[in-house]
Amino acid sequence: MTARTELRRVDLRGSSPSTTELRSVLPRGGVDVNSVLHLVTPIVDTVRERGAEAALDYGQQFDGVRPATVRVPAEALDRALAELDPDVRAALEVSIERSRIVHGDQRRGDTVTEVVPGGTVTEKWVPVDRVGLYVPGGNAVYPSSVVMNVVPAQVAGVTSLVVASPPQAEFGGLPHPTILAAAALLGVEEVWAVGGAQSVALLTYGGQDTDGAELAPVDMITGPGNIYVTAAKRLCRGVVGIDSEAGPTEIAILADETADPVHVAADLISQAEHDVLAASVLVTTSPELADAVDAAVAEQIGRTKHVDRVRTALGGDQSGIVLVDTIDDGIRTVDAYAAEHLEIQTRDASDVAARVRSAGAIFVGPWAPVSLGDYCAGSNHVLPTAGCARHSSGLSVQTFLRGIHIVDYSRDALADVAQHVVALANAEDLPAHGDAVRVRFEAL
Ligand code: HSO
Ligand code: ZN
Repeated sequence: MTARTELRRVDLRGSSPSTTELRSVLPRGGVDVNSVLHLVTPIVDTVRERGAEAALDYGQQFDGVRPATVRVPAEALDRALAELDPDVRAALEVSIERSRIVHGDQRRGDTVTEVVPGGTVTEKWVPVDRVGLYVPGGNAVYPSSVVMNVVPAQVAGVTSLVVASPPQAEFGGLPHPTILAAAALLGVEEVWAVGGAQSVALLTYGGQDTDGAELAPVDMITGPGNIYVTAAKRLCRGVVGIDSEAGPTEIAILADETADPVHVAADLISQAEHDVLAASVLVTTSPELADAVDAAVAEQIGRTKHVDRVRTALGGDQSGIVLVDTIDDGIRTVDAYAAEHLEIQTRDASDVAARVRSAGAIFVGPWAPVSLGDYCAGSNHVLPTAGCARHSSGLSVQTFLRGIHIVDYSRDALADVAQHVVALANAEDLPAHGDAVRVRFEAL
C-alpha cells in the first residue's frame, strides 16, 4: 500500500550540483515586494504629509475601524494585562526570562585598540535611541513576536520603544488584547493602534495625535508584516533603519535514517501552519525515511487545525523532499538553501550542525523542534528568510546597537604618520586632505 504523497520530490542522487545549480532546483517560494510598491508609495507620501489623521483614515479603509487616538491609553494596557489568561501569562514570563538570559549574554563591550603609542581607536557600542516594533494583527496574532522584538532592544539599552499594531474592530479599535498584554508585561508603555503601510510611515515620519500629543518619529523599525508592510519598510529604509525583510516562514530538516518520521512530519506541518506560502523542506539521505515521512504527513494532516493552509503550503512549489546521496551532499544542499530554520536530525547531529554555514537558526537533534525556538528556547525567532541567511542574521542585541569609532591621536602619533596621509591624499588628487595634516606642523 502506498501512502498519498503530500510533498513533491527532488531527486539529486547521483548528481553533484554546484551551489548555483542547487539554488535553482531547490524548492523556494517568493513574494514580489516590488509588485506592490506603486500601491504603497502614495500611502507613505500621504502619511508623511498629513500624519496621524491620514494614518487613521487608511486604518478606517483597510481595518474597518478608526480609534479616537493613535496612542493606546495606559488603562487599556493595564486592563489587557489584568485580563490575560494566567497560563498564557506564565508561558510569556518563561519566554521573556529565557530570552533575557540569552540576549543578556550577547551584550558586547567596547574595544579600545592602541594602534601606535599615543594613537587609539575605540569601537563604542551605542544603542539606537528610539525603536518602533511592528506587530501584525489579523490572522497572525503573535504575542511571542512582541517578546522577540522587545527583549533584545531592551537588553541593548534602547530606552524609547513603541509597539505599533493594527486597530481591531472587534476590540473597539484597540490592537489585539494579547498584544497589549505582552507589551505591558515587558514594560512597554507606548503602543500605537495603527497597522499596515501607514503604520510604518507614521513611525518613520511621526506626527501629532488627534488629541494634539506628539507621536515622535523613531530611528529604527523592526518586526514582520505582510507584503504591504514590507514594501513600506523598503520605501522608508534610509530615513529609518530596518531589520531584515521578513518573508513567509521556512523550515528545512536535514535527516538520515535515524530520524523519527513522525517527528519530522510534525515539524514540517508546524511551520506550514503559518501561511499558505510557508516552506517545509526535508533533505534526506534515506528514501525509506522520505516514504515514512510522506505517510506520517498523510496521517497527521487530517488532524491538524489549519488543514487547508497546511495542505496548500506543503503541496506548493516551495515545499518538498530532496533526496541526496550523503550527509556531505545534504550539508551542501542546506547551505545553498540557507533556511530560516534548520533542524538536524541525523546521527552525530552536533557535529553535522557545526559544519553548516548558512541558516537563520539551527536546531540540533531530536529534542529541539523549531516550535521550541518559536517560543521558549531563549533564542530569537525573528530570522532571515528567502535565502537571506547567506548574508544576514536574526534579530539580536547587536541589531539595536551602533558601533562608533572614536579616534584619539597625540601630536607625535599624527606626526609619525603624516607623510603617508599626504601621499594617499595626493594619489587621490585630494591635496586639501593632506594640507589638513600638514598645516598642523608647518605653514602652508
Ligand atoms: N516561526 C515563526 C515565528 C512564530 N511561530 C511565531 C509561532 N509564533 C517565524 O520564525
Ligand atoms: Zn512558528
